[in-house]
Amino acid sequence: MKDKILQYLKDHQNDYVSGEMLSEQFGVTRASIWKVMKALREEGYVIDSVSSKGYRLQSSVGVMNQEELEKLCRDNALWQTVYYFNQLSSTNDYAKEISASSDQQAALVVADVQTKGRGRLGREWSSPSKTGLWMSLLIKPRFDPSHAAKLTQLAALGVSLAIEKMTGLKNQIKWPNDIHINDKKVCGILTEMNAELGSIHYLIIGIGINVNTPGFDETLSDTATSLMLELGEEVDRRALLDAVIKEIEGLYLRFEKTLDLAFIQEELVKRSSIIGHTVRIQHMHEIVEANAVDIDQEGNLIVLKDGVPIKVFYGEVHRIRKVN
Ligand code: BTX
Repeated sequence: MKDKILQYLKDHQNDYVSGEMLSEQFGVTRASIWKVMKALREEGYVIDSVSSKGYRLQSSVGVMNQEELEKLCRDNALWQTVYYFNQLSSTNDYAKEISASSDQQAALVVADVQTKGRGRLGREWSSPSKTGLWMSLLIKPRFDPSHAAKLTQLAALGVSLAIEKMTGLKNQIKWPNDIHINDKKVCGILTEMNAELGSIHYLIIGIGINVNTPGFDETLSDTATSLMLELGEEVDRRALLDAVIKEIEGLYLRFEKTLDLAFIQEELVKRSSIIGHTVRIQHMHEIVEANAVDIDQEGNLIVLKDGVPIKVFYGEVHRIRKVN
């Protein structure tokens, strides 16, 4: 019934509709109508009520629920199917379940809160309720698994562009999977894949963005930030979600044609927080200090160690100082 009443309000967005009329129309008591309005307001709908006139839907801006997200994704080129949840253990885990149980080629999973949000190597990803974007993009590409790591770079650039376009906030990509603002982490990306030689069963790009997080506990406050903390005002999570997907989709469709990152290489270097810095990095089984000089067409980090270039495919990078 809630959905039907909401639709009715949307269809009559310019008018007030009285509680009495709604209760007749839907065959329920006035008290039930009042409860529905309360529930809708809790979801974020702004509903004006005037005693002599009734209810009027003023705004649905920022509301995240199945219906609103479906509407948002309807015209997407790839990620049209949406699974929205108030709560999940991890959107990446749910995306894995879908990929096993359906032949869906692409899907978006979003949760308002994650109880077991994950970072790389099983690290915890703090995903508090309704303040962030916790989302996974599931895709079943036909290309070779060796190209998969490039998608983390692609997604990082998509998020970076979306944040900048929506908020004006300058941000940097910390290779390989974070977005930083003023040297603090605002977004992390976890790309996971199930593949065999020559074929990918599924690939999941998990993206966590701290959007309206008002603050962080002492374990994260020195290293983490949110868009709201940097901007000084709230950011519409739904509009950001839309912008992120559209950016990544656009990049992905171009990437599919060549399977290399030449078309974004310059942008990745320009936005990198580590190029031009001496970094500490785990290479093979040793910790190496070297100068980060480039990102190649494959999305690998190129560092110079004693003048010798080393290609780094993946790893933990710590920035030490700017190279003079
Ligand atoms: P990472 O391993 O690079 O970063 C994890 C580290 O980041 C943690 O050990 C902690 O120090 C710090 N951290 C934890 N939570 C936050 C936070 N909210 N903001 C800033 N720093 C934090 C990064 O892994 C990849 C994270 C991907 C998260 C998405 S959310 C949707 C999807 N589902 C899921 O379970 N994971 C992904």
